Amino acid sequence: MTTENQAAIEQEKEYMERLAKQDSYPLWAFHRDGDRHPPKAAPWVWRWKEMRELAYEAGRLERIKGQGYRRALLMQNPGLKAAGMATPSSTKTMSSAIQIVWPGEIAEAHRHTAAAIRWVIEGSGAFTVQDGEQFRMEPGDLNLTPSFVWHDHKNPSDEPVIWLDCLDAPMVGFFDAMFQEPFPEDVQPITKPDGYSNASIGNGLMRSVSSEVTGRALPLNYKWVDAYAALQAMNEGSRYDGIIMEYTNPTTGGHTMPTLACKLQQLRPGFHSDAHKHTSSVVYNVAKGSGSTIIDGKKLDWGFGDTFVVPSMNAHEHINDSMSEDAVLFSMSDLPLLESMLLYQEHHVDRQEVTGTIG
Ligand code: GTQ
Ligand code: FE2
Repeated sequence: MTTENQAAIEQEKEYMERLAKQDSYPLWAFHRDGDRHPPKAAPWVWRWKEMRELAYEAGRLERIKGQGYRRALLMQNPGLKAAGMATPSSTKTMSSAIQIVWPGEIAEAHRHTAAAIRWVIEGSGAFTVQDGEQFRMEPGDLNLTPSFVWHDHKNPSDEPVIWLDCLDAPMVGFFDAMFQEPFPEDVQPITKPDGYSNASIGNGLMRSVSSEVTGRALPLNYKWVDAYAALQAMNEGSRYDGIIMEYTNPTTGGHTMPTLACKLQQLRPGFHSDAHKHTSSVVYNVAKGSGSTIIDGKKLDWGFGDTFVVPSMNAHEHINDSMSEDAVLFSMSDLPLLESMLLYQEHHVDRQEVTGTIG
């Protein structure tokens, strides 16, 4: 090494120290530092068998009673544990949890800026109350809790109810826009007749002439029987997803909510999709049947109630190898925000060779 080089290194080092004192860092050194490996969500699965058992145990835990909390088990992506995220998250953008509403119990009323969805897996005796309207929920039903809607849950039946919660909490947290407040009482009063929100938009077919169309997401309820019947009736599908439909916001015709897109897809018997990758991340829950998804070369077998994640830009293809039964996947993604930021990209890739398994 020449003295000239030595002098240059010394000069830069001294300069870097002065920069650091000004809480500053040179971009050229940042590029030169080489590969960084920030924590990334891993393709992952949480098995229904285990999560169901643990949810039942949570239902019997005495200590959490009466603290205003939910008996909800956050599904934390192992790839993100080191990421220091405010909420244990399933993807960088979404958190999801298995929530059990124990017989006779209420989950106290509150509201928050984060939006949520409930997707019922088991049990049909629970209600969620949203801005004064109660929704009875059955397996396969989807209920929306848009941003800042008051909500509490109750289960007056004698059977536990388990649903999947999915929230945009990590996205909201990224913007430091997370804000939550309790309702002054444990439960909110019911001020609207059953079916009010869905009826206010003619079940998606009409609009009120007197009230303004605000585009605001309503706490809508989408029934399994209707959603599944729609898939059954469809004939054209996607080469990547089979028969797939989104739960729309009927007041805008657009995505389910401003931050989240919920979809239901049917893989008919023997269907093997083509592979693609996209910048959106997806959380799936298996509604019906069994099959597998190959994610970046690793095969993930799934069955009823399993929750799994396909992270951003991971190549994936879905397979239903049953020759008699269809498979149905519910999913939630961050697609709406990516689209609005013009960051959504989707690329076709070759079908993958399987080199390992997940879960
Ligand atoms: O049911 O209100 O899984 O506020 C996380 C945060 C559920 C809920 C979660 C919540 C809820
Ligand atoms: Fe909540």
